[in-house]
Amino acid sequence: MDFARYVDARRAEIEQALAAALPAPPACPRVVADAMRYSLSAGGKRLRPILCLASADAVGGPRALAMPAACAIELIHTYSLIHDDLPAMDNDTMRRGRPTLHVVAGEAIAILAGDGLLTEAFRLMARLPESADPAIAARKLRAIQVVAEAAGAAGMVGGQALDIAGGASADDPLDDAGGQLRALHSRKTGALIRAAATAGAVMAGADAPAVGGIDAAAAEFGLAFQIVDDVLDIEGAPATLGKTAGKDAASGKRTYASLYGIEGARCMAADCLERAERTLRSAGLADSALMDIGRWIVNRSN
Ligand code: GRG
Repeated sequence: MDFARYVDARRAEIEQALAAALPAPPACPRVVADAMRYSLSAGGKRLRPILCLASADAVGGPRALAMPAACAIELIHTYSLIHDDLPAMDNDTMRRGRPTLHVVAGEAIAILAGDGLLTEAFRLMARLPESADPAIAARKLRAIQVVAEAAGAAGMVGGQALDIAGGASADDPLDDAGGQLRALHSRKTGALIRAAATAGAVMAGADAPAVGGIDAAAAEFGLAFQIVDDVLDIEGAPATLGKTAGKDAASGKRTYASLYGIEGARCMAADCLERAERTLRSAGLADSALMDIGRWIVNRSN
């Protein structure tokens, strides 16, 4: 199957699973159910859940076992976007081509919808896949830990806090600007991308070398993703991006593009891809959709 068809097929499965993932009235008050769905159904590339499923495919495990983790990660990603767009954080009014949730529902409901999505993600992973097999229960527990570490204070939350505090951590005193930027983004953006791939491999029952290879390659994908995001913030059109462009320059933020120039940043992203390919090849996993996802990350326009 060619990659475009692979992505379309996985995305359709993910949309169907996401539609069933969240509680609805009367179990959950309509005000928060509608708010969560507003942001979740606004589109988005579904890159992380597709990566999670591709990881399961790459190690030859049943993709269906990875679907709850794939959806959970998209719920967490959506919560992070809602909270990032709040006035107290990035204060943005457009996301995924729609007005941000706090613009249409108010700040309090946007905060609660984010809280709901984060919590529902872990409920989903604890609940599904349903199985009496202790081996599946052990995989679920491990995947929950992988995702929690990536989303939590040592991962995405920590990265966001560092970003808000100005970029560098006093406990992690890297004196070069490139090292600081990498440390920040490996938490803020990279951790969840990495966890998507790793959780997919874990749920599919991969052995330790395969999980390690996928984890290392996905760390490169995460770095490439952020580098390209910085370039698109300069070069991308808001209509294609579905969000405000040019925010990094306007806020004077240090980015890969400001530090290395657009060409330098693009070369760095290509280097990430090469390292990921070498890692996957030595783990015997390069002939999978994973490398195509890496190329998609680097060549994307939104
Ligand atoms: C609020 C705890 C907390 C964390 C926020 C992810 C994040 C941390 C902030 C988002 C800021 C941002 C735009 C970062 C750049 C990388 C990024 C996450 C872009 C959006 O991801 P895509 O392109 O979005 O995968 P779609 O909409 O396609 O899912």
